[in-house]
Amino acid sequence: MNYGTESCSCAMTEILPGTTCTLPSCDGVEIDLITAGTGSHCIFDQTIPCKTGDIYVLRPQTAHAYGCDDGPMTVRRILLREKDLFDGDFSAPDHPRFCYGIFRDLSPVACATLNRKTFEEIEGQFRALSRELQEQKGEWKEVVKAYLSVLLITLSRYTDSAIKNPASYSPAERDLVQAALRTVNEAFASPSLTLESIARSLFVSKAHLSRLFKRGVGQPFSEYLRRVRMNRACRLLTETERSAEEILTACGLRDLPSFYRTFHEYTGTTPVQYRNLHKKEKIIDKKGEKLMIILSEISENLQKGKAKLVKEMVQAAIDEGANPSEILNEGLLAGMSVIGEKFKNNEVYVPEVLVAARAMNMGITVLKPHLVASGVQAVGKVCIGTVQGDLHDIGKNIVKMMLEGKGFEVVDLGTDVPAETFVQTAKEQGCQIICCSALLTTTMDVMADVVKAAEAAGIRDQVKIMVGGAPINQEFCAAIGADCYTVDAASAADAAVELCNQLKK
Ligand code: B12
Repeated sequence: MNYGTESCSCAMTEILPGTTCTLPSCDGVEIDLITAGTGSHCIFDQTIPCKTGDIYVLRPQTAHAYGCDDGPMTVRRILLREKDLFDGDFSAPDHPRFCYGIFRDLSPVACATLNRKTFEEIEGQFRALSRELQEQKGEWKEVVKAYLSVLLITLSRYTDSAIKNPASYSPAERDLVQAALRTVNEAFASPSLTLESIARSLFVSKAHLSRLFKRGVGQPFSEYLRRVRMNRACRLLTETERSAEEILTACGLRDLPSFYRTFHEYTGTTPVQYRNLHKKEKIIDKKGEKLMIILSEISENLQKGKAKLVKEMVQAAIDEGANPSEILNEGLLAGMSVIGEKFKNNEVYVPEVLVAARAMNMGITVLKPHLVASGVQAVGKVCIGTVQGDLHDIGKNIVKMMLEGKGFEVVDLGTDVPAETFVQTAKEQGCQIICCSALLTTTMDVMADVVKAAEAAGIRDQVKIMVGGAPINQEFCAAIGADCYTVDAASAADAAVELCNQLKK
């Protein structure tokens, strides 16, 4: 058996063949994304087939479990606890939980079946959300709420509640089970908690509640209570140094022998063995921690313009197994954006920015071979440059790298490039795409000149024009008649592939 935890967290849960993974219900929102395998998802008393690409959003306290057919099934999930994220009365109509808009007809669960493209889109948002949750930097709650809203709004476009709407309960019955579940999750630490005490507080008979509970949750009340207590014990064992006596009290158990017996039945190990087994995870956490320190040092040293150190630290992050785009975004670009902000506020001046930019470029030199996937077939030819009057080239260089990573042959025209040079190069060298970068509002208009020059040269229908840089947006792109704008380098490279394919048709 493979059990989840109850915290506000994001975890990958891998379910092995023939087993059932019972995920504890959460007092907030739970979002489950199946990233590999097939199996079934039991929500209340309904069993629904599920497969890679299915995403579920579950209302608080929705009892559910996964089982798999053959081969492992991987469920990645995010648990957002009500009290961690949302303040105020959660029954109020303007409470975030009620703003999700993806639950229909009071259904406790919304499900979407995603195709590859939508899967990638949702997975990206899912990752961003879990990263924020794990890192909890600065205004993390606000950022998490923002990401959550974006994820749920996007998801609502794909949600198909018709497939998965467990409706065999009357609303009153469902409320009763939910209330019982809530009581268990709130009061499991009390040894006197029983089905009878809950039934009494809900003004129903014990037998009625027992039947409803078993039908809804898929297991008897006593088993569910034991599971909640044992999940808590597992968490305390791995996340704290508390003794067995302290843990049994926190889990509502009466004495040590019953704690040891129940724990062994539940996990197949003793509490000590369980704690030791999870030491490995602690090492992984430490590794993650080390990486975080390296990334923040990259950012700090970049701000100080310590190019040599930045170079070394980027190499150290690579050796530590960091993802190259993580190093770029969380280390180098994070540092550059602090410098940018200070520059704007006159806290630092051109020389400081220049040395930071040099450190950034040194870091990128180390990163480049790792960002650029090897052995990719050339998909087309691009010429790229920063427009006339503009000397900013960091963003342009990153876009260039990403394009090379997608297999493009890239002609780099450098900075301060006149409109005619872009067009002439495209014509002479047979480029399918012209990429223009601009960082100054005063130089944006050169991009319009590039479009006009391409028309004048008679190549407008053979070449796609992409524009980007901090002051550029979609509106501007459309207004000057360019073909594509993207906000960052990674999406620029994806869009370039798409544009090339359009030209080939
Ligand atoms: C570094 C920097 C410099 C360095 C440049 C070094 C270099 N080699 O590039 C130096 C010190 C030389 C410099 C000089 C100046 N700078 Co300056 N600079 C910056 C700074 C701090 C960072 C820019 C940067 O590199 N960002 C990081 C990169 C990765 O981001 P990016 O370029 O936006 O690129 C990303 C996307 O936009 C996209 N993208 C980029 N290009 C393209 C192209 C395509 C086709 C696509 C699809 C996508 C795409 O992908 C990239 C990666 O994801 C910004 C402030 C800021 N926060 O942006 C000011 C900033 C751009 N600079 C500014 C100014 C005013 C100047 C100067 C005029 C200052 C002066 N008084 O002399 C001079 C101008 C020199 C000139 N003629 O160009 C202003 C511009 C204001 C405006 N709205 O016009 C800014 C915004 C600072 C500010 N707030 O005042 N600067």
